[in-house]
Amino acid sequence: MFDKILIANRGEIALRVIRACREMGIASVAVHSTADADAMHVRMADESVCIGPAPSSASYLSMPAIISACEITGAQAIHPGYGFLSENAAFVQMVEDHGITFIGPRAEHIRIMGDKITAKDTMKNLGVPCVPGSDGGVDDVETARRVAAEIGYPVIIKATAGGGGRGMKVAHDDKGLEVAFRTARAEAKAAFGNPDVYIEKYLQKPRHIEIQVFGDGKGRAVHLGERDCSLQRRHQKVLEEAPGPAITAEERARIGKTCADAVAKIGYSGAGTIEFLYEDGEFYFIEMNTRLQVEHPVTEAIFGVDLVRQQILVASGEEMEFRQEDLSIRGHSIEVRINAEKVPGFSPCPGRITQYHAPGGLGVRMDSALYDGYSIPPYYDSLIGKLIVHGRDRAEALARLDRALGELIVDGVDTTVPLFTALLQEPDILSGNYSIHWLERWLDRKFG
Ligand code: MV4
Repeated sequence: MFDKILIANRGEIALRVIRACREMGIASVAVHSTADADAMHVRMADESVCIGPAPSSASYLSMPAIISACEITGAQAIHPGYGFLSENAAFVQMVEDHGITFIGPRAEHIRIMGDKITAKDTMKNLGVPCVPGSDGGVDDVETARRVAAEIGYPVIIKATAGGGGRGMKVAHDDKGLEVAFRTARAEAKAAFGNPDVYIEKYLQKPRHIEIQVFGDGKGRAVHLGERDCSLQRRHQKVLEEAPGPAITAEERARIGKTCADAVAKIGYSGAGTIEFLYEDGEFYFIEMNTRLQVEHPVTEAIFGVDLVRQQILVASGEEMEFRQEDLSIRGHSIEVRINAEKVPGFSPCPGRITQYHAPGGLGVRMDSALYDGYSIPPYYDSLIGKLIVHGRDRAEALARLDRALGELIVDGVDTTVPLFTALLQEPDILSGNYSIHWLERWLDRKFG
C-alpha cells in the first residue's frame, strides 16, 4: 500500500480523497494555486505544495508542476478527482513514466473512451446496446443522408472529440441535415481541433441513466447499479438519485451485468461510469466516463461502500473488497449540487461566506470545502457543496432532503438552494416522473 498520495484537485473532492487516505493510514499531499492558499483542502491535508497561479491552466492543469510536487514530497500515487487532469491520457502516461501510480484506469482505456466513435464501437463489440446510427464516422453529406434514411429522422450529429453535450446538432429532415452536418463539423473543428462527427437516431424524451462499474484491472469487475441524472440544465447535472425511479430490479441486473462483463473483458481498472439514454424500457449507450464522478456518493449511500477506498486499493495492486454477490441495495439516495450561482440565470456568484452551517442527523452527508469566512475564488467551478441524503425509500429520502435543506445555512453568496426547495414542491419530482428536458422546460415555465 502507498504511504503517501498526492491529490491533484481542489474543493470537496480533494477533501473526499484526503478523508479516505486518512482512514487508510496514508499521508496526503494537497496541491493548490495561489488563489487557494486558504482553501480547506490545504488545511486538511498532511502537507501542501503551491503549484502555480490562479488560472487552472497554470496550476491544477499543469502536468509538470504536479509531477514535481510528487517528487518533492515523495508521494507515490496521484488521485486526480474529477475534471482537471482526471481523463487526460497523456497525463497518465507522464505520471507512469515518472514511476508514479495514477489512481484510475490505464491511459489506453481513457484514450478509447475519450474518442466517442471508438468508445461506441468498443462497447458495441462488447455487447453493450447502443443508439442506432452510423458505424464509425461520417465524412460527407451524402453518407449522412444515407445513414439518416436508414435510421429515420430525427437524427443527432455528434463530435467524436466532444462529449458532455458539446458539439451536437439535431436534424429533423433531409433539408435540415446538410446545415446540421456542416455546422457540427465546423464547430467540432473549432472547439476540439477534430472535425470528425457521427450520427445517431435522436431520442426525444429519454432519461439519463448511468451505470457505476468497478474493475480490478485483472479481468474482474462489478456493477453498482444506476444513477438517474436526468435533471440537468445546459448539460450540468443539478440533482442525481439512486436507484433510478424508473428502473426495475430486473432491468438493473441485466444492464448491470452487461456493463460489468464489458469492462471485465477489457481489463478495466478502477471506477467507471457507463452512460445510457433510457427510453421505453430500452438502454442505449452514449458515453463512458473513466473517472470517479461528482455524484458517486448516492451509489456509496445505497451500497454502503467507499468507492475512493476501492480506487486506492486497486491502484496499489490489492483486491477490491467485494464481489458482485456481496453487493445489494439498501434504500434510496438523492444528491443536490449546491452551486454559488444566482437562480434562475445560474450566473456564478463567488464571494465571502459570512456564515456556514452544515446540516446533519441520520441519513445526511454534506460534502463541502466551505467554512465560515472562506472566500470562494472566481477562477474555478461554482460547485461549493453536495448534499446527499439517504432514506429507507424514496419518500423518506425526499423528506430528509427537505429537512436538511432547511438546516443548511450558506450566507454571503447566492446559491442553488432555493431551486431545490422549489423543486421539492413539484409533483413530477415527488413522483420521479422526469426526463432530460424536464428541468429546462420547468425553468422556462417558471421564470420565462
Ligand atoms: C443524445 C440525445 C438524444 N438522442 N443522443 C447530451 C450530452 C451527451 N452526453 C449526450 N447528449 C444527448 N445525446 C441521442 N441519440 C440527447 C442528449 C441530451 C442529453 C443527454 C443527457 C442528459 C441531458 C441531455 C440534454 C440534452 C440532450
